[in-house]
This record gives sequence, C-alpha cells and structure tokens, in this order.
Amino acid sequence: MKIHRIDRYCVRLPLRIPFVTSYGRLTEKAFDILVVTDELGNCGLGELVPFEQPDYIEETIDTARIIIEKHLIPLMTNSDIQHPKEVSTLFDEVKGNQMAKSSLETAIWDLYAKRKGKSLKEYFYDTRERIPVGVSVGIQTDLTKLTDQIGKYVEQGYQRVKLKIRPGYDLEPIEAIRQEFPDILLMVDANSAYTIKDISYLKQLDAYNLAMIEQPFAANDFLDHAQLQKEIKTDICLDENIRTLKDCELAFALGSCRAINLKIPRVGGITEAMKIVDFCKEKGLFVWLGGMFESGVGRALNLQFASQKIFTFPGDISASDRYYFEDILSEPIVIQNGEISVPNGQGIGISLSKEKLLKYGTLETIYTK
Ligand code: OSB
Ligand code: MG
Repeated sequence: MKIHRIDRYCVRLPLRIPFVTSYGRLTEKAFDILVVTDELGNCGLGELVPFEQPDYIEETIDTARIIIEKHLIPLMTNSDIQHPKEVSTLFDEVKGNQMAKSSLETAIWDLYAKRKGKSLKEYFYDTRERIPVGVSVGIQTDLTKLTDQIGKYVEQGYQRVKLKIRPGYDLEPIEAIRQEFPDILLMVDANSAYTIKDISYLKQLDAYNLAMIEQPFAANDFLDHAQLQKEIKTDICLDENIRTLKDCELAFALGSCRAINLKIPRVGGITEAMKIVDFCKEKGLFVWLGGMFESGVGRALNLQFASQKIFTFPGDISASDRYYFEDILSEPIVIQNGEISVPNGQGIGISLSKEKLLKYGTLETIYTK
C-alpha cells in the first residue's frame, strides 16, 4: 500500500471528574488522532496516547510527536508496506518510544483492514461480539464520595473495579469499599508508589480478596516484584514494566507477577501485543487489557483486540461517558449490562465526528507524498 498523506488532529478533552493517581492529577486529556490516507483514499486511524508529563512512563505527547515526524514517518513512507506486521520490524531501528510507534502501527492495521473490507477483529483468534468491562477509579480521599461513585459504576453494570492506591491511601479506602461491596471484583493499582521496604505492610492486602495488585514497585523493577510475589498470596500484575515480549519473558522467568495488564500503545502496537498474548497463552500467564484514557479511536481499537476470548477478565475499557462529556466519534461507545459491543464497521469500526474534533482540537497535515 502507498501512503499519500498523514493528517493529525491535536485534541484536548476535559475529564468529567479529575483523575488522581499516585503520581498526579489529571483534569484534561491531550491526545492526537492520526489519519493515514492511502493511494485509494482509504483512511487508517491511530491514537497517540502518552500524557503531557513523563510521570506514568518516559514518553510524553511532545517527545512522541518528534519521534513520529522525524523518525517513524520517514521509515514508513520510504518502504512499500504489504502487511501491517511489517511496520513493527521497520520501526525496530528506533529504540523504545512504543506509544509513538503504536499510533502509526495501529493506523496501518486499521487502513489494511479497511482496504480488505474487513473488521479488525477478523485478524484475531477466537473472538466474540460483546466484551465484559471494568472501571478504573482515581484517588478520592473523601471515602463517602468514593463509595458513592463506585456505587454508580456498579449500577451502570461495570463488572470490576480498580482502585488507585498510594502510601497513606490504601487499607482504609479498600476497607470502606469492602464494607459496602463485599463481593465485587476488586483490584488495586499503585502506579509504582511503594518500595521493597513496604513488603510486610503490603501483605495486609491479602485480607481483602483482591483480584490482583497492579504495579506496586518501580517501572523498571523485576526483582523486588518477584520477592513480593513470593511472600504475598494475592496475584501481582505488571503494567509499567511491560513494554515488549522480552519484558514478559523476564517477568515470567523471575516470577515477578502472575498477571499482565496489556496495553497496545505501551507495547508499540498490535503486532507486539499479539506476540504477548501468544506467550501468555503458552505459559498460562494471566493477561487482560488495560487502557490509557483513550478517546473513541483508541477505545474502539481496544474493543477489537479485547474481542479475543482469552480476555475473560473485565478490562479497563469503559464507555465514552465514563471519562468524557463528549467523545470525538459520530456515535459514542456505550455500556449495556456490563458489556460493550465491538464496533462492527470496517477496520476499528467507528467514524470520527469532524465537528467534535475541531471543537476540541486543531487539524494539520504532517506528511504529503
Ligand atoms: O495505570 O493503568 C494505569 C490510565 C492512564 C495511565 C495509566 C493507567 C490508567 C488507568 C485507567 O488506570 C485506564 C483507563 O480506564 O483507560
Ligand atoms: Mg496501571
């Protein structure tokens, strides 16, 4: 396929409620939508998801834009791509920068599926039409407000709650949630806020029937996580650590975790994500699909990928209105009975609302042939 043009919408969507994690407070999500146009006029869509601050991982939206324009687009447009699986190999000479890579790689998958007149999920194994979904809940120090908020999500049908924790905000909110919702599928995510010194403290989390504890320690630590997993009964899940299949192999070999939060952008796109799914299947490592506050484009991609039946655990894939007043799609993504339907158009299956994109963002052309 020939790439004739790449356009970029730079968008900022205000969040309905500020989202607080162990590393900061987010009131608005900035993201780019890349539109890759081929010689026939088909358009592939990709979302660029990194934050503005390098606090979750190193990449930021600014660094990713430079990598895309200066390094990735030239690699992609100087070669004749026959299949989207070639893109990650083409990008190999650029180290790291997975989210930048993913924005283009996933756009090429979308474009390829559209050229073939297929839905993206047709390229995955053993899929279904409706996906069980969960919700990620930010730090809310007023525990009455916290349980009220969770009550609303439970009413809307969300099948799993992930609570963000940090030192000083852990046992108490978990206790409050368990008092009100003794049976919900509950997990916690520390976004690297603890250290090995906290192991004996963290062992108290075993008392709350948590599905898993996500990323208690640093993003580049495998050894301390392995030590904790040895001493604690609850499954440890790695998020920030997992950028490549190699990271999964290392985590598995060392026993650093029993579960992986797989995010397509954090591993550089669909091709690497598929390899990780295969590895997890082979080794019996539990894998589920995470999120990055995506707008409708990234959300639709996540739904296509999560259509694979291996994703039994409700992912961080909520409806458009969980985070945003308005999405940038012509039709928002909605939850029904705790599930979201996989969009069934060609490619990722959705269409953009140009009106909403321009209400919240700007449009520029970043490549022409
Ligand atoms: O740690 O999983 C995380 C969002 C952005 C960055 C990191 C994380 C998250 C979430 C929310 O927890 C996931 C979502 O609902 O999109
Ligand atoms: Mg996480």
